[in-house]
Amino acid sequence: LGGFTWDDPFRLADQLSEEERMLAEGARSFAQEKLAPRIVEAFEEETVEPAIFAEMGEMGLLGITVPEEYGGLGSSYVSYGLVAREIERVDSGYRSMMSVQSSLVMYPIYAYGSEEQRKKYLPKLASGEWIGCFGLTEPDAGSDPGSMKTRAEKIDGGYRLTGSKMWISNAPVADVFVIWAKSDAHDGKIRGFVLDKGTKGLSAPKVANKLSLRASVTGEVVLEGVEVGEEALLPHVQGLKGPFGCLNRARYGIAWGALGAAEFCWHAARQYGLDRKQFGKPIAQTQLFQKKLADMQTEIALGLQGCLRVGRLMDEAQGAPEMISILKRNNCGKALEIARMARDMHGGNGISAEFQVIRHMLNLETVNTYEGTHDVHALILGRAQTGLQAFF
Ligand code: TGC
Ligand code: FAD
Repeated sequence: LGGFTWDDPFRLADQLSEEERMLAEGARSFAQEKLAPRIVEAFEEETVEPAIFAEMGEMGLLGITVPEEYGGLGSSYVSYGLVAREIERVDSGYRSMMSVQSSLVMYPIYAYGSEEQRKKYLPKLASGEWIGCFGLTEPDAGSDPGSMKTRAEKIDGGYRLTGSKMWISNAPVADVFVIWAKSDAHDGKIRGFVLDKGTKGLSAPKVANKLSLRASVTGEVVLEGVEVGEEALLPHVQGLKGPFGCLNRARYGIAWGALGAAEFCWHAARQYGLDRKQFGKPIAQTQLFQKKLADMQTEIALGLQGCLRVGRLMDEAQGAPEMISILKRNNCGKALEIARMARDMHGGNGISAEFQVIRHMLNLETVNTYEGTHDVHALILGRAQTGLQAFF
């Protein structure tokens, strides 16, 4: 039998290629050296630093799976997941900024866009010079995006967009808006449009008073008769499978990322238990404390193996949306439980910003909700195994 490393029980590191390991190490150094020192204050003050996009771009962390000719890294989905894990080990908000830019803005422009759109947008999004956002959710259409009200009306030479989007990550600082709307010129089917900041009628007010994901800015997107040319339409996709094609990739990254946040909480709880003495001994020397650590270790180790397996399948073009639903649902739910447990294991200190576990806990409430809630993924999986849809 071989050896056992408490913080990498199934030797995930041994299952990675040299390139993947190097990318993960680079992302970890970047996250720990550049992001970790800022996060406590950024969360407290609700400060969003657009400069972080350029810093991530410089490190090659934006559009990891997008081919190099468009400014991406041309790397694998496993690499993308490993990076998400390292960034979210610091904060889910920073991972959100990265994954929206990569999976929800660069991916659709690459996969569904014209060559002109690819050339115009992708290099600047990859470098972080431009910031992107993805508008699918509306005030009255969250879990059910098919009921969206935003409309694209055909006009001479283009389209006029009217409607509003809600809860849109990055929107108040965005230069590029990927907006999904029902198009009357395409039998009312959902189509994607790429809009530039400053277009008349387009605005993105900030959603104030968030108590979760405070280092990532969220906005509304208001479309008051925004007129765009034909070149704004993403030509190569129509229907809900357009936005869902992007969501598959983002949800997969979130499944890795949530476990990064969970690992932070687990390691912090273990260290706290070793340092903190009550009743004359370290609290880590109690059975209940050790059971909690064992539960954390088990869920994280199993979750990471699942991520790696699905990542490898995605790299072979064999991944399925339902596999991603299993991971997104399980890992976000488990990460949230782990963060809550770590908060409890820190006692009173657990509610202090300084110990950081409550920030992860608050963030993971959002992560468990966006990109398909925990229960919506259960319904996707229920449908896949019974053939019966229970959404309505
Ligand atoms: P349904 O009948 O299931 O499907 C309609 C069409 O879409 C296709 N489709 C998919 N295609 C690719 N991948 C998937 N995962 C797909 N899921 C569905 C499907 O094949 C069909 O195509 P076609 O050609 O036959 O028309 O649609 P439904 O209306 O019954 O959907 C139900 C449900 C619940 C599955 C779906 O609407 C859902 O997943 N809701 C959750 C909404 C959601 O995830 N929103 C995310 C918003 S973006 C966000 O949160 C970003 S936060 C990012 C951050 O800050 O990090
Ligand atoms: P609802 O759909 O109203 O759900 C409320 C509750 O009802 C949930 O518990 C849900 O599970 C449950 N429920 C709903 N339908 C059913 C059903 N059929 N059966 C059983 N239970 C059901 N969206 C974007 O488009 N782009 C973004 O960049 C983006 N970023 C976000 C950032 C943040 C900080 C947040 C909070 C959200 C973001 N979202 C974004 C929106 C997010 O995807 C939605 O909040 C999410 O899809 C849930 O929709 P909802 O909030 O309308 O909740």
